[in-house]
Amino acid sequence: MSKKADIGLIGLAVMGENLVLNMESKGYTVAVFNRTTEKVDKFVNGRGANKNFIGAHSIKELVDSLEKPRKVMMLVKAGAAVDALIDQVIPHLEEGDIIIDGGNSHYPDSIRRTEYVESKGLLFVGSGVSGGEEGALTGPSLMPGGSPAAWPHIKDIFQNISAKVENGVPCCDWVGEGGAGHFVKMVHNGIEYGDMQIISEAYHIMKEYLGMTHKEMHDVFDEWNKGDLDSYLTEITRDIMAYEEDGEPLVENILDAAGQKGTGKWTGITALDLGVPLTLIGESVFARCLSSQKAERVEAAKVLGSPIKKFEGDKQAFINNIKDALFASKIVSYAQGYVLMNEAAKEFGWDLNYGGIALMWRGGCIIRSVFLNKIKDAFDKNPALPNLLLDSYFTDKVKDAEQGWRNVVGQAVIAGIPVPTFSSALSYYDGYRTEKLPANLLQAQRDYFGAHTYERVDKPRGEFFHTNWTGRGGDTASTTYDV
Ligand code: NBP
Repeated sequence: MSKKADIGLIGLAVMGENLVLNMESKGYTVAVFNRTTEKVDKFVNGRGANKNFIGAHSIKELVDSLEKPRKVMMLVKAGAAVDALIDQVIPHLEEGDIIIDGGNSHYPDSIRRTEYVESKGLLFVGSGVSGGEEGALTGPSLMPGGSPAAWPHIKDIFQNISAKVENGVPCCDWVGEGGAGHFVKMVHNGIEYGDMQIISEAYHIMKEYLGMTHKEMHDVFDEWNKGDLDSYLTEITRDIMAYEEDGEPLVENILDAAGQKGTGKWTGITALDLGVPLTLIGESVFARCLSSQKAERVEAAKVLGSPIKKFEGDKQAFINNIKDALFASKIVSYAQGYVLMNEAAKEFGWDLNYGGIALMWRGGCIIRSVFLNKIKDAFDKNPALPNLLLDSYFTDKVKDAEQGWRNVVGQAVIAGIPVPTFSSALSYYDGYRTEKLPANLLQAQRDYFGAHTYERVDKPRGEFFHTNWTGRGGDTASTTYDV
């Protein structure tokens, strides 16, 4: 009998094709299937020729070619296709077999699918896969969650094909139950939106306020990439600054209307649902929305526009301030993202390993950076850390950057340059470190117009009071609103 495959994959598009080549290169035999079966033959006779692939022309054929417990991974378009495929695969599987969804699924779908697949006596894994085409081929960041009993069976394959950081540590570990893997992938994407926006604000200030050339900006990003801001996104921004087409920087010929596929929006909506102030990622999503209103902005510029004031003073000192603003904003963004994961863990009963998550993002994915080591260190020191800003390393770094950060936000506001993430991050920082916020007035207003009650500073928490503010209302307090 010919050798059975270690794993089967459905979906030979860009991600699937590259991921199975990665698996095969690590010594695994992989069975492959695609809805349009010509792609199976094309792959097995093309990029997969003379390699350990088994081409299947039906789901039954794919399943029959697998070692038990069978592992069937799907890398197809997220959404209805995943549900349809799960229902097509299930009748061919036996108890203990594993279905893995490696697409960009929304975490509530993965929670539902885990329950559904487990109700059939099978195991389900919803795994975030990050790193795009190249990552899939050479080593992605993998964030698997779902049925914990599946992990021992897929651990070797997943960790072998994932990206590695120092000392060969894999950028893949078990994230948690149900939709935890896809939740963490969603937050990763939200953080990616934030990282891209803060870098874009730095570029905007350098170009429009300081009047820097692309060569100068290239050199600044190159310098920044050697220190605390060493990251994939800083590196590619440096290279983008140097990229020319017909002697002109290509970036200036690209329309300033940003696209988005929805994962940043999901992150923002989830934060609103869970009551987490995820302001930086939220502003990043809104900044993309505003950018996409290009035609309207062109008209508005004619009515409302006025020239951006130019910088006067010590340029190099201000560039250092921009670096401070970028670094401090980045710390705030990750702090907020981790608070979101913490709240979700409480809400959904997940036991998330926060340091492990930082390590999973350390290589292979778009937000990979040296900075993530410090996050891992912070959670290794205190796994129950409520906010990264309270870890001594980050506390010190933000305090060091604070003056420069304030300077950049202040000057950008005066000059008329939008800095939605730099400024919202600073407002969050100021709010978080403020013992007494003006929410006492909010509570008074709520009680005034809606009898929503308030707690008092001179009474224990949990005791609620209502005042008849005008003398015309009654003493009845509203019970239908939460504080
Ligand atoms: P696509 O998202 O473009 O999906 C194409 C694949 O889905 C093809 O194999 C197609 O089969 C299959 N498919 C569709 Br569409 N509907 C199907 C159905 N009802 N039943 C069975 N198969 C169906 O592929 P991709 O860009 O490789 O991405 C795969 C997943 O990975 C997605 O969830 C994506 O969001 C995620 N992801 C992508 C990237 C990236 O950089 N592209 C990065 C990270 C994650 P066909 O050939 O018969 O049409």
